[in-house]
Amino acid sequence: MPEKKGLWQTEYINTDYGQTYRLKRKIVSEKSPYQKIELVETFEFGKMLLLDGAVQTSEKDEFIYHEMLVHPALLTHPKPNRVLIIGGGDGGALRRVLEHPVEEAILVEMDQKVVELSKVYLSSISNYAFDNKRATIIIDDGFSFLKREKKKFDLIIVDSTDPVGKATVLFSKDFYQLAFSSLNEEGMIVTQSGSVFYQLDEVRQTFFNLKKIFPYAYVYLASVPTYPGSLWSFTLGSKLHLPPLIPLSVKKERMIKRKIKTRYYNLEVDLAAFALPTFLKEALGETNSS
Ligand code: AG3
Repeated sequence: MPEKKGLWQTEYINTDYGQTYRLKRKIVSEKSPYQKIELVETFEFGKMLLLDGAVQTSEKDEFIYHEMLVHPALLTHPKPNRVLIIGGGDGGALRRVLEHPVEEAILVEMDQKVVELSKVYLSSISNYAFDNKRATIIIDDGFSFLKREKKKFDLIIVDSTDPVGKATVLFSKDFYQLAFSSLNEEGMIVTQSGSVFYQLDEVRQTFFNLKKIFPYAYVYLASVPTYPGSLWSFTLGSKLHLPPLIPLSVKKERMIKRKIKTRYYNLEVDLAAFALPTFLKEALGETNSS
């Protein structure tokens, strides 16, 4: 066992478990009107953004989360033109959305400071997506924005903090109802929905809430090393299309046509992501596991 020395940063998911990183340096630590924002540089994961002590993204593994948040839904849609991202102030999801031939991507982030700091310190994650002509950045609360917005979307992506605390409204039935009426008839919503080990109740609640509003709802998974417990859930609601049932050849054709380059996502991963372990199927009330 190597000896523990130097400066460390720990995320505590509850009173009994944490994930810890040795730091090269602390870059920023400040309070915005909404939350504590920290930027650190770790030895293992490069630069990392934390909000209220929870790791949001890191240079080394951001591609896993962002590709899996964006591509399964966007490759399911035959012609996505207008996409809304709620949260995602680091720009990693925006960058992946803009790889598709969308006409407009609107990012609504509540905390201006997160966007400002990400532009300065995390440009390797956003890859300058904020400057793209097809991108619009709005500083607002996602719920109020959607209430006001009249024009419909093809996809709504919720790239929020955990489904606990101040973000819970974005996982509510009321929010999904509003999202449903803000989507075109082929529309979809996809949300990060937390850790299947440490937030299983929240994953279930998200899935059940979505299922009450959307005709089709799916949970799918990816392993994100910097998120507590690694195994991370995404929940997708759809009006018409069934993402895991779109033939891989169709998704492949779209990937080639749209020139989507990935490091984690591929068609086999897409297929496998919708296969759920038995404990999760049972928690979601789908007990037909073999
Ligand atoms: N959004 C999801 C982060 C959840 C991580 N949770 C945690 N560490 N407890 C991240 C925003 C990235 N664009």
